[in-house]
Amino acid sequence: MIRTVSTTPYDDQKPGTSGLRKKVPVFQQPNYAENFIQSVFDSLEGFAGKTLVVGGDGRFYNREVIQKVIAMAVANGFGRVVVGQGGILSTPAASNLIRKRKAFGGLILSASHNPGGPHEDFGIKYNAENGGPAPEKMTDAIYARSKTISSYKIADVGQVDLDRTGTFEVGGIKVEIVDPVADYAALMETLFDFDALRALFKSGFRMRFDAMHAVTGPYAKEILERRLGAAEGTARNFVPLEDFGGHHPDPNLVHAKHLYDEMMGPNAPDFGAASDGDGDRNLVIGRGIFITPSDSLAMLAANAHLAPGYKSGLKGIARSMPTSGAADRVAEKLGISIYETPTGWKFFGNLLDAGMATICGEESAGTGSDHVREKDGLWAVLLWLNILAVRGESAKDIVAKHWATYGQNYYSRHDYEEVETDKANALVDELRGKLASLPGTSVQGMKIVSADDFAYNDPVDGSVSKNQGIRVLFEGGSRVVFRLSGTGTSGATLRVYIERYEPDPSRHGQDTQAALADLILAADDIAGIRSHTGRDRPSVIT
Ligand code: VG1
Ligand code: CO
Repeated sequence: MIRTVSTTPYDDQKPGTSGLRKKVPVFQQPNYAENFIQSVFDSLEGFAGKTLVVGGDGRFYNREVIQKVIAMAVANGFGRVVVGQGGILSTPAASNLIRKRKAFGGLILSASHNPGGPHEDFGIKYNAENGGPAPEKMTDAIYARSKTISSYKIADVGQVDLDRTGTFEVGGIKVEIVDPVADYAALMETLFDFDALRALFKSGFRMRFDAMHAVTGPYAKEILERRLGAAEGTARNFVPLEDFGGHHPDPNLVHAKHLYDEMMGPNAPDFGAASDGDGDRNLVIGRGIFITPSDSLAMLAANAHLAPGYKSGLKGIARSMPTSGAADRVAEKLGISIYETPTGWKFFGNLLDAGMATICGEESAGTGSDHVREKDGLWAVLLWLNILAVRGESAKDIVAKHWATYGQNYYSRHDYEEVETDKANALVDELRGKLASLPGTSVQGMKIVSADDFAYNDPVDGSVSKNQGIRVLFEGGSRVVFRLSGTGTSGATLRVYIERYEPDPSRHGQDTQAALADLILAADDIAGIRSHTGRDRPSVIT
């Protein structure tokens, strides 16, 4: 039986950088999830009889919301719902399933790198038929709808067994429970030289992959250990837990410090990696060398042709604006275009669909390619492994040679988390107000050549996205960028991105914070971070 339930709008259902993210108790308010799901459906047209993909990163409340999605998909007229077994689908695997099944779209339930549990974070995001995150005009429409919604439709279908694979009749439509790993692993086999990777592991190459008790555990076990023959124990923390074992499933130098320590230690494996809650991020660390995500993007792009899936070269590279310019130098050398987009994977979709870019990346540990329409943690790890196998060199040597060829972009991000929202807004407002007067002035002995608020003109559909981050550029190419996070769930997070380009090989490989010290001081001089926030140091440095 299909019921139409009356409801009243919530005023806070505006999707951020990557979908709607809130604390679990917010999602547990009466009709909260239902309102948002119905607002998504109401913003779409023509899905009657079509397929919807749904899955999540396994965090607390995942299963409950999947049941709601199935019941509402039945009531709203979808013809089929494809669900990852146990409610599990990594973000890139969901993107792949949407594409492979020619689905109308999908709902991905995740708050990514944010912690999980009854009092932590949950999230819902809609991905369109290209497998990519809904573009801004769609998320704007969803938000607008959420403010006027007065009812939603739901079918009484009882609890669907999410753990048994197969196709079942539910409320007159088909619900298909699929192995979350199979199609994804098959896709990886088409892109990378699995024989070469098997030979690499057979030769004694040792690796550590930390799934951080999040969604990539089953993927890493299957691909690295079972298919590629990496030693058992290569994947660590591989059982997805509803609360990620109480940790932040955020693969950075703070939350994956144990991995960093191991990779810098005396008995370090050859290669270390970690992924986040929903499997779209990657952290890569060679023995004795941390590779910044911005550098990793550049190095993957420079070497991608060594993997079968990219042997004919790249069409272009795209990076988010705050990501370092390391990839730009690779694009220049390859004679291909580089695109600079706002933060968030949704801005890469058009470039990938139009065949203008093959590889994309963000400084926040996100890299991916046109194989799906999301960033993809394990993909990046496998591409690194393929490059290591073909070049037969250590990651450390590859990094040193890359810097010697292209120069080094020293890069760091300083996050000030849970700042009071009005204080963070005051900082940004003041900064915006003085942008025009900055060029020509000097801070910490460095001359500012330009300062602006980044706006993006999408070259494919002509849409314009304004206020995407404040950037201050110094003579010589150094820069600092300021923006507020769009994924947090309490207060505001100020992100400060700091970058210096160093062409001279004799000055490569220094301590990053030391190499950026004057720019870090300059950032505070320019934005008054301490005075506005009352903080004397960042909460997280990556
Ligand atoms: C952050 C990152 C951004 C990334 C986004 C989603 O956004 O900076 O690069 O695309 O998270 O990643 P923000 O607005 O907080 O800076 V994930 O792994 O949460 O899907
Ligand atoms: Co993520």
